[in-house]
Amino acid sequence: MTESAGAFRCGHVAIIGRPNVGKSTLVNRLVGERISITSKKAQTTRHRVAGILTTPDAQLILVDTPGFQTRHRSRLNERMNRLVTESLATVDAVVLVVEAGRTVPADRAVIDLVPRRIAAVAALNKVDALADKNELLPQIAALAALRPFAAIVPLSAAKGTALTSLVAEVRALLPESPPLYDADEITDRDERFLAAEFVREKIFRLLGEEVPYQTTVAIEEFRHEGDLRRIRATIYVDRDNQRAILIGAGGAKMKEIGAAARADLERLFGGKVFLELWVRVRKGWIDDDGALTRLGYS
Ligand SMILES: Nc1nc2c(ncn2[C@@H]2O[C@H](COP(=O)(O)OP(=O)(O)OP(=O)(O)O)[C@@H](O)[C@H]2O)c(=O)[nH]1
Ligand SMILES: [Mg+2]
Repeated sequence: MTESAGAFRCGHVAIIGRPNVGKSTLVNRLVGERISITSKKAQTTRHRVAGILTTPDAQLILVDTPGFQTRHRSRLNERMNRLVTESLATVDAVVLVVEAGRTVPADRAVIDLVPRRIAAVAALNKVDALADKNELLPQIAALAALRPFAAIVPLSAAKGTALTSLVAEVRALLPESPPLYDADEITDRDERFLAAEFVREKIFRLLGEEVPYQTTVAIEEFRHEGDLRRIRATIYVDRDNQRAILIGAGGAKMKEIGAAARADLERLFGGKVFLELWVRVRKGWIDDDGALTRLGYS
């Protein structure tokens, strides 16, 4: 039988790139829901999380990954980098995300990670923020010289520009296959994981440069009581002073984090959420392999 353009295609697609280029924003935009956390800070994503996009003729399982770091400072960073390389071993295609107008050495390090046998599309993200669109052509030429990309697509994940072109280019790289997930599924992760991540997102968004990087979130209890989800989470920090910053004067910061996370979770789960947050100090967790594994890092 000859291959027909209308055949259903399905496969795993790794979304990779250096930190902060907009990988998670892109996944969310494609899926149409916020399932992967995002922030202005680099290294927001620490886990592999898939967003699922189902169209009439394809299912793209978009595997969001941590930003690849050319220099790691902790055992956690090492694990994050390992996740990126491991993700590449099991996907059908890759979307390499770089910033439009700017290819830096850290981008080239990511390109070098992708085995030549895996087809890759380059997404030049944040075109909306590029003042001079003339910079795109030389960047496209330079990228094409680094490896044979199946396509190079300038786009904006934040504004939703050119995403249909990206989907069409990626779809063409996937094998003919029936869908692996139901059409209404949007992620491979459970509510427990998402709850921990959204608390962590608020910490990344609402606190300064130091504390978020020394913080992790563990769900202690997740109970359904009718339509209500009762969630108890512990936020771990490295030091006492970070605990104080996180709680804030009179508990104000903690309240703000809790309210923002709860609002997102209620929207995502479509039901009421009762969220109880505790803060504990666990010194050195970020460099302790046993603690990292217990805290849910693969
Ligand atoms: N102007 C503009 N900003 C964007 C766009 N896409 C993402 N951003 C911003 O870039 C920042 C980083 O976005 P993320 O999606 O968290 O980036 P990431 O690559 O997943 O980052 P890590 O997980 O830390 O590696 C956020 O402040 C986003 O709002 C875009 O198309 N245009
Ligand atoms: Mg991310």
